Amino acid sequence: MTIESTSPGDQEELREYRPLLDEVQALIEAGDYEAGISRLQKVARSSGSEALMRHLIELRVAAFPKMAEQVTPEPMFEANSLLGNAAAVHDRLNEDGYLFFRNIVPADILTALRDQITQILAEEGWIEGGAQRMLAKAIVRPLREGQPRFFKAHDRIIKLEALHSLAHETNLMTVLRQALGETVFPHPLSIVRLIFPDSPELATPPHQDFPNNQGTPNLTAAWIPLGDCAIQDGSLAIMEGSHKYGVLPLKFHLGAGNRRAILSEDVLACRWVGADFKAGDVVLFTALTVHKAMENFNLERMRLSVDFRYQLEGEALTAGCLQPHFNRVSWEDIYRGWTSDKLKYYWRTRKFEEVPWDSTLHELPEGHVDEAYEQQLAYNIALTRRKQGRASVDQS
Ligand SMILES: O=C(O)CCC(=O)C(=O)O
Ligand SMILES: [Fe+2]
Repeated sequence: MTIESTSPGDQEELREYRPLLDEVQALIEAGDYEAGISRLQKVARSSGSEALMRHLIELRVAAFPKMAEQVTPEPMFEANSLLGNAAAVHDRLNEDGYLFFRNIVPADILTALRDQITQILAEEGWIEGGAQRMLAKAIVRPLREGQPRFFKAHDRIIKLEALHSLAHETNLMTVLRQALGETVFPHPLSIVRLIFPDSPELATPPHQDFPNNQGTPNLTAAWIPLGDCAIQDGSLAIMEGSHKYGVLPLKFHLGAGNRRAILSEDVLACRWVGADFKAGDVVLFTALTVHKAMENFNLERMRLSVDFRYQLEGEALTAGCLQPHFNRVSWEDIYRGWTSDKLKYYWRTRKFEEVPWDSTLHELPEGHVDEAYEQQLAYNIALTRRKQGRASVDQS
């Protein structure tokens, strides 16, 4: 992004900001896009200059793919050989902050859940129906958590018995007992991720789960894709050992949860690890472990996955972890169509300490509304250009 590449009117207006723009350009050329954006943003927001604001948005559009390329995960350690030795499993989780296992959940269970979810998504007009339905090929512009059309499908999916019962699957529970201990149980807050293709800007950013869930810092998540999910399809990546550096501050991001962690020098020194997941593979990680979704560069298929959180009896949790995700549908409504009573309100027989939610851990810094507005604008421009670019290639 140079001044010369902008319109003649903007060039005139930008001339007085030349020293600033040169400084920003130098940061970008050194690979520090975040610093460049943050330097330009301070002046753009306070100056009231339209040309400077347009320049900032263009910089964000250009910087995003460059920033995304910066994470190339190294292979996750496959911990299957440790199974059967609970101390070794537990120690490895404590050491690395994650555990990756191949082939834990039976494929037919995942296929059955994927079948039910894609049925709903096809009925709601999100994906192609018919013979290709299980591929989850998106046919609408990406929908995001919070939008009415998103909730229309999600409110149906959250009722699925197969979604909630997957958290209790026998093989998965065997692994979790070894990783955490005999009294381990899942929170009923079962989460399904409906991630659109062609929107790397919306990929879940680096974050820790602790500010969302709170309660015990030993809380451990299981992330499970509903089918094969290669790194290119937006699988989960982990910063190995990043759980050792405490709770990190937050800033706004467009991806799931709308928050990303600001990574300290210690955390930045950790390696990103990832894997091409096969159906049945599971990754566990602690509430302080920094993790992110890789960008879904697949141009057609949605990435469908679930994540559940587990803790030992006697440890602390917050009330939100006992509610359905987004808390829009009551347990009573969720349970209405279920075939079995066994898992209904199962946590009521478990022992735990309920502790208050600390909203300060979840707050966004000042300026987050501007940040949200700018990211949204840049994302819409980037997506529209990608689509137009492909449409003109298709026509030529
Ligand atoms: O699947 C995603 O995009 C996010 C997953 C995540 O952050 C989690 O499981 O805690
Ligand atoms: Fe997370």
